[in-house]
Amino acid sequence: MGKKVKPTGQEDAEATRVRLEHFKTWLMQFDADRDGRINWRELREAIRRRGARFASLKAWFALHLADKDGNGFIDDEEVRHLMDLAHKDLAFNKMCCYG
Ligand SMILES: [Ca+2]
Repeated sequence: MGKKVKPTGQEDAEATRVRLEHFKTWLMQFDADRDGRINWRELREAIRRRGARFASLKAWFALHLADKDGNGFIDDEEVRHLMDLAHKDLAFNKMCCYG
């Protein structure tokens, strides 16, 4: 049928890296205690700010999935997991900062 407009596969890694940097920058606005990690409260605030419903529940869910070492925080390494989740489940797909 119609033509497919597809970006070249090459830019994927770079695009992902840039997206991650933007996501981190945005997320760290909510790092209220400035410890460089995102806890549940901070994540809930971030989700609320996106206008998502059930922010408390989503924050809990996302934290448990993204927090790979189980310390209760999203640290620098784990932000990428959170970003993946955010796109899928947390109504972050209309992120202001990606535009
Ligand atoms: Ca924090």
